[in-house]
Amino acid sequence: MSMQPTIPELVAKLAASEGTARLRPAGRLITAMVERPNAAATLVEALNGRDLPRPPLVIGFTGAPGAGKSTLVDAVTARLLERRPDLRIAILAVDPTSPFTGGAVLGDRVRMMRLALEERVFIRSLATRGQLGGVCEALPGVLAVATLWGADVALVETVGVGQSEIDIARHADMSCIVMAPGLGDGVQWLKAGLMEVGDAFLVNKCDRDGATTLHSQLLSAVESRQHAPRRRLRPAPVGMVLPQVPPVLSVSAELGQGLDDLLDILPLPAAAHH
Ligand SMILES: Nc1nc2c(ncn2[C@@H]2O[C@H](COP(=O)(O)OP(=O)(O)OP(=O)(O)O)[C@@H](O)[C@H]2O)c(=O)[nH]1
Ligand SMILES: [Mg+2]
Repeated sequence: MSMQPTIPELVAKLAASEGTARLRPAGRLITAMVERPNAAATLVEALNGRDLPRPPLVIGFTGAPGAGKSTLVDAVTARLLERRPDLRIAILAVDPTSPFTGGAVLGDRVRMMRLALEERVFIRSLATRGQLGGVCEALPGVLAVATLWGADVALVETVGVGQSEIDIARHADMSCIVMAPGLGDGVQWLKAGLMEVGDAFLVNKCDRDGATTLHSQLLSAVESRQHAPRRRLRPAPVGMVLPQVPPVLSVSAELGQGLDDLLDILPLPAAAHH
């Protein structure tokens, strides 16, 4: 016998809550989106006739295990909160629970605890138990919940090693491919399909040896890329410029270097949605 609140009940709870009290119903709705069958359709029905906020700008951070995606999302969020006090940010981390990442989930949690105390930030990891296809299917519903919570920007972290993860990248308005020196096989790895979904390429850990070389390798790979138009599941955000050659930026999430340049290329909403 399940005593779980229904999706319409959770929607009502979220609508009636304020501040940090909104995190719990939003979190439970996301769990429902990932775990319950037909949850997205039920949500759409529950929202019928309601005035909905505009959906957030969705920025994907996809890259090799250990490239520093979580550290970067954390750093970008902190910088964004400073620069744009009006914005609310949802952080959605897709945990593949794979042999690649071992204890990284806990690491992420510890690191993000600081942000979790912030009323303008909603953090969720979406466990996949190896079923990335499922999370991929659930993502539109999850993003709808982020919209309801009031997110202006959603930062989605995924490990980019397989087709499903590349598919997740396609749900983003903008996909940042994160690389770092010292992970082996740098640019070769991009040929796995990530090249075509990248709107920007980030060399993280620019404080480390090999970053300059990786940057130039990436730059020539990007410049010689047959520029295939992105397949979009969502309309491009207003004012988003998609340059013929996507930018390559060197950053250090750890030292906070290059973050302002990165923020400058994000097509952030001119004003908060709420
Ligand atoms: N030197 C240096 N280390 C960094 C930087 N960014 C992240 N790291 C370190 O790289 C390691 C991996 O960072 P994470 O942020 O967990 O990487 P990730 O890509 O999220 O890893 P997974 O989620 O496991 O794929 C950690 O030890 C970080 O402290 C950076 O800019 N410079
Ligand atoms: Mg991570």
